[in-house]
Amino acid sequence: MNLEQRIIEINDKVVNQCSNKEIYSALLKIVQEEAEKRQQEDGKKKVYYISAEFLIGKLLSNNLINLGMYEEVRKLLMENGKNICEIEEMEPEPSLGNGGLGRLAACFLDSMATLGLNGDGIGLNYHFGLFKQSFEDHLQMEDPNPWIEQNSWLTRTEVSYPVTFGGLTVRSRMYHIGVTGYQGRTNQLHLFDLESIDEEIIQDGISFDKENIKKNLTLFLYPDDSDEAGRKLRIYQQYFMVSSAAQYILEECVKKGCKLYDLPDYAVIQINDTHPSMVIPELVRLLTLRGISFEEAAEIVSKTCAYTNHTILAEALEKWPMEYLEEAVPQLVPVIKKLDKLARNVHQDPSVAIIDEKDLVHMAHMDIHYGFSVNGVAYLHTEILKKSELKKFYDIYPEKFSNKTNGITFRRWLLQCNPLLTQLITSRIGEGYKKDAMELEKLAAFDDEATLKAILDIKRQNKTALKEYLMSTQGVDINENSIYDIQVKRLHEYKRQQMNALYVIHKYLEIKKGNLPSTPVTVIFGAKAAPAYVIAKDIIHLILCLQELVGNDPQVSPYLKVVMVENYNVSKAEKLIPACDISQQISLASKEASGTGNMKFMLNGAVTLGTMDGANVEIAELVGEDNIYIFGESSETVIQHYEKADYVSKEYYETDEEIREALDFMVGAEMTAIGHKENLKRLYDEILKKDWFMTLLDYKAYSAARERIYKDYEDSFVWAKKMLINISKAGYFSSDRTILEYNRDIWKL
Ligand code: OAK
Repeated sequence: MNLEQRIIEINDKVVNQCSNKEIYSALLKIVQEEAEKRQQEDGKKKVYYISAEFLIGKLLSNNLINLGMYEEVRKLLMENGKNICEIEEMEPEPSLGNGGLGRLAACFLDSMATLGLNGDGIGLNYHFGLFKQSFEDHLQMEDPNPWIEQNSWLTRTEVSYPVTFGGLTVRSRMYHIGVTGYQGRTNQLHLFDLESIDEEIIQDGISFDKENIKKNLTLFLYPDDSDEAGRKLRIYQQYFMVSSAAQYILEECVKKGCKLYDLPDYAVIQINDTHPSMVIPELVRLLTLRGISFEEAAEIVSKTCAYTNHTILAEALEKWPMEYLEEAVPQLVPVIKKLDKLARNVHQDPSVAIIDEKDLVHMAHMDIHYGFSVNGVAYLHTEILKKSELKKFYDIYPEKFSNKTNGITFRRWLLQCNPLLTQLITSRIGEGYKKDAMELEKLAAFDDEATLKAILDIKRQNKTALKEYLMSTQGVDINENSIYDIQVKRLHEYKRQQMNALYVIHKYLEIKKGNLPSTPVTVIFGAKAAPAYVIAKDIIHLILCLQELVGNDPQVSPYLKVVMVENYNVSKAEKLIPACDISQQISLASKEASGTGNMKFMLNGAVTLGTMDGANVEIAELVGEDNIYIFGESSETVIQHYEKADYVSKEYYETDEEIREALDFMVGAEMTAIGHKENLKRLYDEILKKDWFMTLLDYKAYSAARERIYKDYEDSFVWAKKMLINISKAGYFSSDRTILEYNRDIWKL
């Protein structure tokens, strides 16, 4: 049966009579059937990538591309008067993650399947992903974000396990989502769910009874930990995930003939930051229940588990009060205490202990003592781990540490989101780069007029497409001939969206004075703030006020525009990134572990304006200083400021007029007429009196670099050359390369 006949059979009508939703559902079914044919149960050893987040995004187009069916489907739909883009709109986005860590996990699954590796993901089946964001009265509103429909990518399995909490036993149920690689095999993403979930307990917005574990456990992507109930729920979720995972892994390995002593020959468990760390004591517990001694169990687990660190931000390093663990997972407490004691017998220094003097359990410490590998996610990040954050551990276990610079899947972040650029690249260097991304380097030789013109033309078309998209979705009108200057990522003070906003104020004031930019600028933001993160929400408020101020000023709006994209998510990223001219990667040096948005922008021909932080360092090295705009203090200087506690933001305010003007404007009459004085003043005070992430330290260098990049944009051929070099050097950031390194050094499948 051909594709058309299959759609007709499923819907019992001809294609042009089907609704978009019916076509979507039929394609979903067909893709699942095709994907199943590529399942393989081979190889003794498997990697289990356990993560609390898998930010997979929509799956239809990605699957069609990887299965080699996209063109056939597109043509068939076109012949029937349908547009594949409209079919894509039918799919709800599974937002089962917050940001970088979750998206990375999704890119890794794609690469594992593409490279033919035996590797599955294990996580939780949240019924509601990260909240849906909207704006009201210049403030962020949060609503539930459902994604599971009658016809969804989830397949229910017969696999189910008991999970016991203090005084309560529940049952988990495993679901799968097939993950098919590009011309590759199909692996599985296993998502555990709780059958007794009750969506009725959601009150207004995204609040719910956090204590009703039996009804709420997998209802929402893990909640923020601003209150005790939220923190405890997080422990319940984490244990539910890892206990189910551990039972599944042991069962699967035993079925393959594994004697439990040989577990490391059958399984390697990659722990994605510390959310899944309780898998270590849980496995030890399960092994001892099966008759293995504690010491031997600890040894087996230590040879099976590997840990990835994704942040050095103090507040994100999980330390659970023993008291919470006693309440939620009492059976793990003696195990953790014994693991702590074993480690203390060897290493007397109390600062490397698992349980500290305040009875807090340091999850990362447990991972490092009882895992065989510890890795950071970019060169600089790993160096900081080794030299400062985890120095004591590095001194004990130097052989465990390695760097694995992050990557992105080119299938989604080039082939799928930028078909025009994909076509151009293929016309110049062939198809080889789709499997071996380093072949993109060949593109650098094409610095001829025709190619540069084509690159500029594609950017223009993508910019027009974004203009139309923003008009139809948010009713905002942007100038397609302006510079698209974009910062999209989670809202956090260390990422310094506030610094970008301060520059916007400065530019606004300059235009008011008659200093007009040669080319108009559109500054685009997209970001969700954690619901309990007050200052982050104030920064969103500031941006929304600026959007209105600038938009309503006839003197300024022809030259400057501010747009805050509503509900930034993976699908929106796929529209924004191909249209971007300038990629803002302006975190305070030492704070962004890697960043992966920076890689996606580069691959799509945007030029980076950034600090020497995370993977920006490696981007700078690859493209060379003419093709990136670097500014700001180094990570060494920043770390010294923290050590000496000698940074005083007010000094910058007092000595610099540009800073003073911009900051004062934030709380002046024009702004408070639009926004809320309370929010604006709180942010103003934060920057002036605290500024923990040193916005003002780098502001002047930032402003100067931004002027320089705008000026250089004026010469379009020189600019196009920078685009070309950025694209051609992006091959290194393919997640295929990252996964090959994980496999070579850690997994050894
Ligand atoms: C989230 C929660 C806890 C710990 C870390 C995170 C997280 O999202 N970290 C991010 O991971 C990305 C993937 O490695 C990095 O690119 C980001 O820099 C990092 O902030």
